[in-house]
Amino acid sequence: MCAVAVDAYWMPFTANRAFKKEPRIIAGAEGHYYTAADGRRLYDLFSGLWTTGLGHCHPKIVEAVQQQVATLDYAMGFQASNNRAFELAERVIDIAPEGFKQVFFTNSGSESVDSALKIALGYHRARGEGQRTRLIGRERGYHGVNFGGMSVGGMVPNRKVFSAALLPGVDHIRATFDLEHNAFSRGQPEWGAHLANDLERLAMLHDASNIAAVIVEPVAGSTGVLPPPVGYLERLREICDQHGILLIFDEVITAFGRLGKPFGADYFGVKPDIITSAKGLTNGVIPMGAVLVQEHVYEAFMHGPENMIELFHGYTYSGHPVAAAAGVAALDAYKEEGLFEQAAELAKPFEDLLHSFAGHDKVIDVRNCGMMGSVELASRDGAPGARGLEVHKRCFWDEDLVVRNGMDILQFSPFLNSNIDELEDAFARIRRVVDAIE
Ligand code: PXG
Ligand code: PLP
Repeated sequence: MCAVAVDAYWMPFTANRAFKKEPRIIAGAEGHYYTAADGRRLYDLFSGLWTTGLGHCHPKIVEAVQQQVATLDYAMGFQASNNRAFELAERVIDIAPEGFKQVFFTNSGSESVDSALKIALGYHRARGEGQRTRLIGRERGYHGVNFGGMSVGGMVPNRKVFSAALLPGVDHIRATFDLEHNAFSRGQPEWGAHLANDLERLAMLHDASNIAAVIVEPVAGSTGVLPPPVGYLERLREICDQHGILLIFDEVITAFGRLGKPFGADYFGVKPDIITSAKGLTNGVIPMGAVLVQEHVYEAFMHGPENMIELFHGYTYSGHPVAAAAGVAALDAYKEEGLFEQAAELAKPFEDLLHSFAGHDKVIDVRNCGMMGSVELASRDGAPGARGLEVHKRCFWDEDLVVRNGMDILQFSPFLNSNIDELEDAFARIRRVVDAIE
């Protein structure tokens, strides 16, 4: 079943011991399918890990990477650079919301988040407001696993062990999750805009002049897909404007078409000051992230002697030429294939498939926005997560499907160019599994 030794690799976010008794190994991929190590073709309902909206091994990206790696494999990125990085930055700005003029490159979503938080602190200091140091996140938020992102994040298991080392001066507003008011909402729930006023309360408590930034995912993804209530993001923007607080949208999942628009900011019509992204930037092919900033953020740094470094921050691999080549090819493909438009058209049929689970006796909520969706299962008594894990495993072994489970929440991130027949078939098979499990 699995030809390689599995002991040496300490897997991320994985129950290592259980996994290694029954390894689920992917050996290849093409289009909408993986090939498992035992040769079976598996339909991927998660586009990699929210990464691969175009499908796997897209020929254009494969070719661009092959060419680039044979032409310029790496170039120093500090006080020197490569053309691909500049080209990709221009291309990202071309599709960014109006006002965004610069891009800082990283290697992941976690790095994008920590970079954005540092940029926010530097921005206020550069403008003579160095006392603005407090950062605000949201309960149930996921902003990656580095110290900054973990601190503003709100996923309890990700914080628990590291509690003593979380950044000081961080507060959280409440999550928008509320089964009583919002269960089975289609798209954005009507109830909950007032929860944004938590930010106003914190601005009163600390005095707004001490607050640097608030960071939220436009649609909380990792925690199980929580679309923002109608009016909620608008209210956050209003409070930030009133108090000089920077608004950061963490769009690691929502950027590059997941909601049928280039960015979540476009979809919701609310413009943050800073956007973090990763995943879809290169279609997941080569690791890369990007922080987009509005012009006023960049300009705040561009003072003092011209030969001085303005931001003491960067990664060895910022603007990596091979990653940037993958990014340019991905953006080409998005445009040429009308991928964002395809996603926008698929959103409604996808919503209908998800909500066909409403009323099922094992289902307590269904949530969706664009091409993000979740089906929340009732947990078994005393065994939270067990039912969802069983669905994940049965799908993998018996139904040839890759379905993501997080604590009994089945999560879906279908390809942005999904074939509707394949999607319908996949959901019929999931239905069979959910019906059958204990
Ligand atoms: N911010 C957001 C909003 C994310 O969704 C990150 C930051 C961190 O990105 P990196 O590239 O450092 O992992 C993410 C990543 C899941 C799942 O199952 C989601 C993510 C990662 C792994 C699993 O929902 N999101
Ligand atoms: N640790 C050491 C010892 C280093 O020399 C470097 C980079 O030069 C880093 C960490 C940071 O690595 P990266 O730039 O890939 O994030």
